[in-house]
Amino acid sequence: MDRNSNGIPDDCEQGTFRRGDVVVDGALDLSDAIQILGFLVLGNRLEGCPDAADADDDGQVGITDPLRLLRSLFLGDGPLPRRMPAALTRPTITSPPATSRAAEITKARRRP
Ligand SMILES: [Ca+2]
Ligand SMILES: [Ca+2]
Ligand SMILES: [Ca+2]
Repeated sequence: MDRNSNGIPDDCEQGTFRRGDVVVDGALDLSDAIQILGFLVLGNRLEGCPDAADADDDGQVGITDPLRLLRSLFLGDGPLPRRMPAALTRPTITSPPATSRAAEITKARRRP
């Protein structure tokens, strides 16, 4: 669901995003790994926050993600990467695109 229509699922908004917590229940557990496996193996939809399924933060959801999550949960493999996905940290659409800003700077430099 995207109530504020910003293109980011509300379960993925900054402040609520937690890597690996695909079910978005505030905890990392087996249900999250099962949800990711259901997506990969059975083609189920990723409910909640699909970006959170990228447990190893390599930019895509693959078989390494549920394994990374399970290793973190049961084999003491350390916490999942904390960095926010790029889609969640991009500037709002009210700021000008970088290309137009660069064009303005180039134009300003050409002036005598
Ligand atoms: Ca939203
Ligand atoms: Ca969870
Ligand atoms: Ca991944």
